[in-house]
Order: sequence, then C-alpha cells, then structure tokens
Amino acid sequence: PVGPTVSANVAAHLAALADRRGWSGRAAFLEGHRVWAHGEVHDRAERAATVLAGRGVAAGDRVLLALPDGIMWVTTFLAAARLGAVAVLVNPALTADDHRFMAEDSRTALAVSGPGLQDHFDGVPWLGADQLSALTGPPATLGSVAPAPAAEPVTAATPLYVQYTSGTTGRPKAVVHSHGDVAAYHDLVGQEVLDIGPADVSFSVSKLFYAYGFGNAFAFPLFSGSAAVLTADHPGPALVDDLVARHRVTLLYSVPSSYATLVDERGTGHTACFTSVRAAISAGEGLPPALGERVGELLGAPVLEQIGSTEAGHAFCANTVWDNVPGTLGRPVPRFELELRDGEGAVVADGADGSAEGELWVRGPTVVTGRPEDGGWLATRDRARRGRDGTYRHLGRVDDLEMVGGITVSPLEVEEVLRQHPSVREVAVAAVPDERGATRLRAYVVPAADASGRTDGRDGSGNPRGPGGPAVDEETLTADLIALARRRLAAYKAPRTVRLVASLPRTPTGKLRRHVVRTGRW
Ligand code: 3SK
Repeated sequence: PVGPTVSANVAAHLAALADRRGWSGRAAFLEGHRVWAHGEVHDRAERAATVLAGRGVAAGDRVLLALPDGIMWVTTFLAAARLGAVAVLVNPALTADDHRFMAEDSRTALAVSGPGLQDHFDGVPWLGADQLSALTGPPATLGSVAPAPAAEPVTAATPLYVQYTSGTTGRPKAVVHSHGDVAAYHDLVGQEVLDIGPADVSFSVSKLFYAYGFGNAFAFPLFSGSAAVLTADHPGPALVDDLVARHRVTLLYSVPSSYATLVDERGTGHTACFTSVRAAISAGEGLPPALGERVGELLGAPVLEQIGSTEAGHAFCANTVWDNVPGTLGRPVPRFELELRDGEGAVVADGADGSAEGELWVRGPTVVTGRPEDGGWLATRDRARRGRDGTYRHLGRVDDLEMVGGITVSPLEVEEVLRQHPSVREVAVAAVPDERGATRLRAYVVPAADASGRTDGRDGSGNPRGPGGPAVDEETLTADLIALARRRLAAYKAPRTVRLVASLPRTPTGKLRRHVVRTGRW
C-alpha cells in the first residue's frame, strides 16, 4: 500500500498535469463570454485554498458548496481538495429545510453559497460566494494574499466529495467518493467510452453537483485538457441551441426528458447549429428507441446511451464511440462487472436463447456500496436484459411494475406504445383506483409542442395555444391513445383513462418519480 502523497491529491495532480502537458493557456471553461484557461483555473483555486485555510478549513473538514455552475464552483471544489477537505456538493435550488438537513448530516465545517442562501445555513460557519470571488481574483486586484498552502498529501482512497442521491422517495442519502475516483471516471468513461481529447468541448445539461454532470463537465475536461461550457441557467432548448452553436460543442450530455423537449421544439431536421456535435450522450433513465432515433437525426451524430449512478460515481455500462448499439445501454465499462440477479439475490443464468433478465448489480473501482457484506456489489434497483451479444437493455426500475386486476404490467411497455402517437411528448402510466376502488391504468400525457398538427402556434380549433398549457382536445387524444394501445397491446395493458398535464414529476436528474405519478398529484 502506498502512503499519502501530494501527487495523489487531485487538485495538485491536475495543476501539475496542466503545466506538464502545456495546457495552461488552453480553454478549460467557457462561461458566458468569459474563457477560463486551465492555468487560470488552477491559480484561482490556489488562491481560494488560501481563503478557505484562513477560515480554518483543514484536512478532513466538510465544505458544503451550494453554488450554481460556474468558475466559483470549480475553484472552490479544487481549493477544498487541495486542503484535503471534503466538498459536499448540493443543489443550490433546494429548500432551506433540505440544506439544513445536508449541512447537519454531513457535519459541515463551512458552507459556501450565494448571499441569498445565507439564511439556509443558520448556525453553520458561512462564506459568501461573492466575497470568495473577490478574494480569488488576480493578485493585482487582490493586493496581499498569502501564498497558497501546500497541497495536503492523500491516498487514492482519501474522501474527496460527498453527493446526495436524489432518490425517488425519502430523505437523500450521502455517498462519499475519493480522490482516486475522479481520475478513474476520466480513464474509464472519458477515455475508454468517449475518447475525449484536448480538442473537445463538452456541454452537460446535468449540473456539476450531480454525478453525471460532475464527470462530464469537471473531471473529463480537467483531466483531458479540453473545455466545458458552464451555465448557471436552466438549459432549455433555446439555450442548448445557442451554447452548442456558439462554443462549437462536440460532446452533448443530456437526459431523455430534455432530449424529448429539444426534438419536439426543434423538429428532426439536422439544423446548422449542431454540426460540431460528434456524440450525444444520454443517461439518467431509459432512452425510448424512437426518441433516440429522432435525437440522432436532429443532431446528425450518434446517440450513446449509458447508465450510471451516484454510488458508482459515473457510468458503469455504456455505448462507446467505437461500439454503439442503439436501443441498448451498451456493454459494461472497462473494470466494471455486471450481474443480473433475481429477487432473492441469486445470479440469473442465461436462458436457451442466450439472454438473461433480472436486477442489475454492479461491482467496480469507483462503486460505493456501504454494505461490506455484499462483497463490493451494489444493487442498482434497475432491471435489465442482457442479450446474447452481451449488450444490456433497460427494463425500468425494480419497483416500476404496476398491478392491475391482479396482473403485473410494465408501465414502460405501455408508455413506449403511447409515445409513438405524434401528439405525445412525454407520457407516464400508473395504476389508479377507479370509482369502485378497482385498479385501472391511467396515462398522464404531456402533449407535443404542436399537438394539433398545426405549425402556426394555434391549436386544432385555430385558437392560440395557452402558455405552457396543453392546447389539444383531451377527448380526441384520449380516444386515439386508448385505440392505439388496444391495437398494439393485450387488452388489459391499455389505459382506461388519459389525463393531459403540463409536466411530469421528475427528480432533478430527470428520473420519473413513479410514486408521485401514482398519487396523481404534483
Ligand atoms: O443516472 C445515470 O444514469 C448516470 C449516468 C452517468 C453518470 C452518472 C449517473 C447518475
């Protein structure tokens, strides 16, 4: 075993790497009209480390970051890492109650946020992002900042950051990843899956505090000498178009619900603003095959579906730029092992046709299980089928199945059929009790931008569409969808009712909250 070294400290390692590889002057982060070079990022991070040390932050302390995506996020993270402290990455848009829970649960020593969130951290030592920003500016504006503290020696296993699993229900759970994990995301996913190099420009719809966004927009660019576009704003279709075109994005990382909005609002013609994209990555939940095709047509680039989790740190099963099987999650990422297990935890053997189906379990270099008795294996709660070619298909979450009249129905199967209707942008199916208390399937539908088939911004009757509100005839669409389901599925799988809604309840990472869909109230 190797003892603690400065070179294992990710902040020290990345600064030395940028220097050694000559990346100091190359763009690392593109934020609005500002370009931050790799060298500048590490210089600022060293100054931020001085400020944090001045506030008493030391090795092992928890520093909570409730910051929007931007240079402050990156430099504060690197500053905490340099000191051997552990960054607690939280969504700045959470409520005061959520923030208090996370600060307490993580035993936060210092919380860093915008001034508007100061009251979320009552009783916790707090540093305003604006103050930190002023203090980490170039030395000329700064005057007298003491030299940066030496980087703390660590091992690859030393805790580096905490993320909270968004979960689909209950209180979030803390997951701790180490200094060594970040390099592994880059080597195993950035390199082996995406072949990232210095010429790449990444844009991740998923924010930096999520596992997906952290790998995409922090680890990959800093380890590969490439650049990432950062924005504090919500990346709706207009912003995605604008950022991709303006910064010549080569790798677009998004989630199915966001891709659905993009193709819905932009059509499927390959528009000029996407010509720089060499791959579009999809994660967060299963990508319906028809949607994947439409995304590929719009972007004129391969769509690479993958699956990962906060506990795994990043993707553990993925399609790669060399081996893409659309409609599947691809194959295990190098050094990750996957098993399909039954409800008792026994490994499912391949059937006569060479395929197997069960709950997906994963073991690998960055997987955090919290259960030593599982021997490093993590139950993902995702169901999958492995085909004879070794690729995996997502079958939904373990607790996704609905019970109708004593028969189990996969809502995903029904949703896949309903989604083929041109007036459907998003759909979720759940079993709800009818007036007699019997359970029946109901489809909740977000109508497509122009569900009337008109292109003049008016609904089927010629009336203007309301802002965000569905301007489609509910009765006609209900009849159409039920008829479609009856034609394609066994009768008991057809929904009895359809409700039009403006949005579906999702976690911040885009996963459908099925337990909320089942309540019918959001
Ligand atoms: O949610 C996912 O599928 C995912 C994929 C890649 C990296 C991280 C995550 C959470």
